[in-house]
Amino acid sequence: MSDLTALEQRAIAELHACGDEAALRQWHTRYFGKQGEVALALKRIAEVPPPDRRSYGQEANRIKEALTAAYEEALRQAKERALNETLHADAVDVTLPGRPVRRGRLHVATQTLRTIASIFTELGFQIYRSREVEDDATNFELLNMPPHHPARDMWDTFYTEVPGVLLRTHTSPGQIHVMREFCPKPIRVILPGMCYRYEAITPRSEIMFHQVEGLAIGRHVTMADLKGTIVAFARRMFGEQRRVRIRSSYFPFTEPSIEVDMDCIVCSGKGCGLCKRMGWLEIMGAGMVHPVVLRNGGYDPDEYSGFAFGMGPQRIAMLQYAIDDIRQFWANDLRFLQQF
Ligand code: FA5
Repeated sequence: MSDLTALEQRAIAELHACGDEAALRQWHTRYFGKQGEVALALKRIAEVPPPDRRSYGQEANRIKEALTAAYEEALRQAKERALNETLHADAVDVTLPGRPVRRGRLHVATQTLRTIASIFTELGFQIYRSREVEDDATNFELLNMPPHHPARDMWDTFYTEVPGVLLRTHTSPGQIHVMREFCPKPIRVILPGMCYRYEAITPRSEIMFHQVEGLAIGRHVTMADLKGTIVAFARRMFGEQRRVRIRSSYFPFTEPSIEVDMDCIVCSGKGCGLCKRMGWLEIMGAGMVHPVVLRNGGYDPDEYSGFAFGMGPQRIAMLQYAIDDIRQFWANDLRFLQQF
């Protein structure tokens, strides 16, 4: 038997003895590496005496190709075997029931905001999103509160490091943005969003809370429109029997200004703990848009008029669900949140 035939038979026998991919790769290095036996057999062609060189060379190349083909086939089979073993060992039982996904729910503040928004959209109001980071001019000055205006004290806020840039204390600066965007068209929008105040946290006051602002501008908008809108809202939100009371008040950006109460939802006006024996609960501040503010928004107050209101949905949710502490809203306590 020639050396080449012996080499081929040994290589095939060792190839068949390889149990896995790693063993096959070692085999490949042994025969086909730089110093591998097949490589050396090919190098030897040059040393064979000329009469035998041609037949030796042909045989060496045939063996090289046969071993390469045998190696590739063995490698393919080893990979297939490994895959089948893994599939078998890590089998997934697709008939097992899945792990239940716990359903979340909307936060009570979001639920209340959405109810308010759906009532006002039914009444023909659009929703306008306005920024939470404001400048001093829009939060105060353009709303008729120049520097040193005493009303600024009760609307103190958090300031950024950029001079004049602050977190808005109310949604009212959105009035300026919406007026400047739509002037001279008529406007009917609500502006929901988060507000921030630098004030003591109490059971009724947080340093961050939602407000929903309302704004209507047109040629003949009157206090009667404001009253009709508020009564329609209160009845849809709290029940058809609700009575609404208007008290005069003061806001620098409305004239005249009012505060709106409705009869207590617990005692219907007789007087109880919730309404502090008054029979009435405050739901919002409102009024006719001040001529200065109309002008700052681009509207001529001799031609246009408008009403605006602002309410706190957290306080409204507190009334609806008899929540006694506003701090619960952001306390992230599931025992509280899961009740809604
Ligand atoms: C204002 O913020 C006016 N911008 C409202 C307004 C708009 C009047 C348009 C006229 C025309 P006031 O500070 O009262 O007003 O706040 C309005 C509502 O926000 C309150 O009735 C209350 O529901 C809510 N609110 C105010 N401060 C807090 C607070 N610290 N925590 C929770 N809710 C608050």
